[in-house]
Order: sequence, then C-alpha cells, then structure tokens
Amino acid sequence: MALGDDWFVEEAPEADMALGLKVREKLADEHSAYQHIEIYETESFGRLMVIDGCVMLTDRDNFVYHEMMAHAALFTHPDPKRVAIIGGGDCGTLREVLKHPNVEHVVQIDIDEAVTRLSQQFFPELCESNVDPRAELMFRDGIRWIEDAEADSLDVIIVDSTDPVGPGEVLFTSKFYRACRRALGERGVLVQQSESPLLHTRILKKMHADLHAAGFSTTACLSFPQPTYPSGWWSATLAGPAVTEFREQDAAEKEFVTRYYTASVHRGALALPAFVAEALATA
Ligand code: AG3
Repeated sequence: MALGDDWFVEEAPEADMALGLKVREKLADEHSAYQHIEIYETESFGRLMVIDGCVMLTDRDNFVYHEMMAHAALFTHPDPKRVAIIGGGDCGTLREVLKHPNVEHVVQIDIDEAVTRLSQQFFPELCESNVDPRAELMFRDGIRWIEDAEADSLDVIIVDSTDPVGPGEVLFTSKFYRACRRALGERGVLVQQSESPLLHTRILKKMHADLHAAGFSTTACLSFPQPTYPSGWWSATLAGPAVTEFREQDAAEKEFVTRYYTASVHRGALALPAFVAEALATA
C-alpha cells in the first residue's frame, strides 16, 4: 500500500490519517536556524512549501486560507489602519492585507528569514506586494515584539502560525493573548489560524477560553475548506469587541479581487456546525 517515492505525505498521527501529493521534484531543502523547510514541484497542485513535515501552502489552494485569514478580520474592524502579522513569512497573508486601500501600515514579524527568502524565490506571486511602501518586514520573535508594542498601537493582529507545536506553540497561550489585547485598541481585532474543527476541537475550545480570559469579549470561529491541510477542513478564530458582526456592505462592495472570500462566504463561514457550537459553548 506504500505510495512510493514520488509522493509527499503528511501524516496526522492524532487522527491516523495522511494527506499525499504526487510530486515531480524537490526544489529546495533547507535547515534554517529554526526549522526544516522543503519546497516541491507537485503534479497537480503547483508548488508546495513544507515546514517540519507539515504542509504550509500550495499554489493551487493557498488563496482560500490567505483570503480568510486577512479579509474576515479587516472587514470586522470598523476602520483598520495599523495591522501586524505574526508569522506569515511566505507573505501570502500580507499580500491580501495590502489589498485594503484604507490600511496605512502592515508589519510582518516572522522569526525565520529563510521562509521569506524561499517564498520570494519559489512563490513570487505571494511576494508581489512586498515592495508596497506600507509594508514592513521584520525577522524576529513575534511574541517579544507584541509584548514590547505600545498599548493601543494596532487595529488588527493576524497570527499566521504553524501548528501549536515547536516554535508556534507559544502563540497559543493566554500570556500571548494578553499581550495582543494590550497592543490592540478598544476596537481591536485578533485573528489566528486555529487548526481543523474536526481533528483539533480541543485546541479550538482552549483557544476560545484563553482569549476570553485575556480580555476579549467576543470570539468567533470561521471554518473553510483547506484541501491540503489535515482533514481538508480548517478554521480561523476571531476575537474582539463584536466579531460575530462585520462590515457586510463594505465587503460586498470591495473594489479588489478575491477568489474565495465574499461577503456571503464570510457570513456563511460564521455559521457553527452543531458539534463546534457545543464545544465552544462550554469553553
Ligand atoms: N500556516 C500553517 C497552518 C498549519 C498547517 N498545519 C499542517 N499542515 N499540519 C500556513 C502559513 C501560510 N501562510
């Protein structure tokens, strides 16, 4: 039953399942100071970036994740001007944020410069907006940066992290959420990738509890398909003063192009499957 050498396989041991992509060749393999980064050319999903054995993105389906991570939060805040992205070194989320003309400054803080360098080389379209004068790229510890940020200095924080193991783990703690709460103004909105609703319900539940404990008055879970992540079903968690509502009219009238996100997709993504609602009700 082995798939053979021409397949990249990510195992999800927590669910005894695996996702495979048929690959044509390996384009890069680098052990940075923080993690193991691999780039492949696949047969049908374009290029693939893998970090520490986990799929980060493919050419074919990254638009779903990046658009949901950026636009939902930006259309939830009433007037987002100052945005910080923690992680996100491939710059896919940054590109989406910069589509909002009212955003004045976006700082991306990823600990690993190698991710951005490899993305520039192998995923140039994700990096096409890096030259935008509103964008600032920093390579350092995002948690320290948030802790040192002035109170009330940001409108939106986007946490585009890896799984809650390894370098990404500290990004899923109430200590980090308290620092985010401080850096955000009263109207501030946080959004974080929050794993698979099906496989990681417990992580989701803990996140919502930790966010409330850190002073965020409402949280919401947006779910969306992500065919190349474990279970093919993923989520983003929003936190802020009123995140179950958003600027629906503005989203419907947006003047930039998206391939997944629309006002009604946002509305629909807020609908909670019964088992998720039940898990979050007791969070
Ligand atoms: N962020 C990674 C999400 C986690 C994927 N997990 C996995 N494959 N086990 C992706 C960064 C894209 N900007």
